[in-house]
Amino acid sequence: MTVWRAPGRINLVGEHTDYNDGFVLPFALEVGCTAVVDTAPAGSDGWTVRSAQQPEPVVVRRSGLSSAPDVPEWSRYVLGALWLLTDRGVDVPALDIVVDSDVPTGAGLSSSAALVCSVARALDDHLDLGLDDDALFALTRDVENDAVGAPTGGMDQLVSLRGEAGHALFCDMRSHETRSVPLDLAAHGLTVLVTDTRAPHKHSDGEYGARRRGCEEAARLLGVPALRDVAAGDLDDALRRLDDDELRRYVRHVVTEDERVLSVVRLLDEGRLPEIGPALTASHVSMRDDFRITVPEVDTAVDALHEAGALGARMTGGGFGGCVIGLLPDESVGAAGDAVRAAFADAGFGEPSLFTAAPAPGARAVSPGTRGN
Ligand code: GAF
Repeated sequence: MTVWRAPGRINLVGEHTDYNDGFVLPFALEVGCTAVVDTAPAGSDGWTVRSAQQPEPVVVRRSGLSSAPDVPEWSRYVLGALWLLTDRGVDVPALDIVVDSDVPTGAGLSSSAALVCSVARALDDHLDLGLDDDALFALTRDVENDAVGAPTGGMDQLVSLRGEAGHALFCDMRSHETRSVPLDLAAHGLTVLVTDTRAPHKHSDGEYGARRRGCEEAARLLGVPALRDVAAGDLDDALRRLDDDELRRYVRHVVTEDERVLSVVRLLDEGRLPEIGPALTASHVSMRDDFRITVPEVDTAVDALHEAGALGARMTGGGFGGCVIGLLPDESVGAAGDAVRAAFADAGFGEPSLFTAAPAPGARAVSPGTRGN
């Protein structure tokens, strides 16, 4: 019986560009989820899902998505793959599935992608489905979009499946072609310090969907398939053609964010990692002022990191809370952490959680008992 493990992620740069067919540059984390799929004991005819983080198992009859029962949301990320495979004509037998995750939930580190991707890899292996990279990605994205109903853009699943240690993953979210780009922090004496602000994710689901609908509406008004198709050189013209100030701000964020991803990829390809800081910071300013998805806690962390010597800092993930990353010289990490904690205390925010992160491998088979690397 094989244990499969898939990681959470941090997005280095490229936020809310994935569902605009644009570019993203995430990396996989060491924290992740393990999944084991086994044939159910003789006599049981359903699907049983157990999570080490949940008090009760979920047991359902075998069925397709059209008759998906009312089950706890966490289990939809697991059962969703079974429902979709059944809808696609796979005769999925009775199974026992066990998952165990060490990705913090609600922190914007893609605990859901880690769960979906570990289960999909384990199912592919156990049922001998022979899914290739593209089919695995499509299945995991469809679970989140169709079985869970979250209108997300696919970046999280792509990097959880394909991430590589020591590298960020440059993803073209139109073609879903990916390329590993070196992100050797240690060689440059740099650290990515992560602040989990623990800010409550108020309205994040509704606001995410509203941003996505706004971007799609702007693309329709501009007569392009997606905002990816607005060239940076045509941005001013595109902005002049839109009456709605909110849509103009969305377009400016997405078009400039795609450019920032491309500029960071160029610098990393040339071995100029210490120079990416300004693009990270510009990304944060764009999310704060144009896309308007930051909250006071993340802005406070970003400001404190800069004052403590960060080369660049930004919120990472979907927004409205979650985590902030700071790119710091190794020797500034301790003081930067103290600065963030002090700024939170001064502002009356709850205590943040701080940890460092480096690029780890994507989904893979691991030895039984593995948690972390
Ligand atoms: C969330 C979504 F799941 C991703 O698809 C992406 O849109 C991200 O927010 C914002 O860049 O993580």
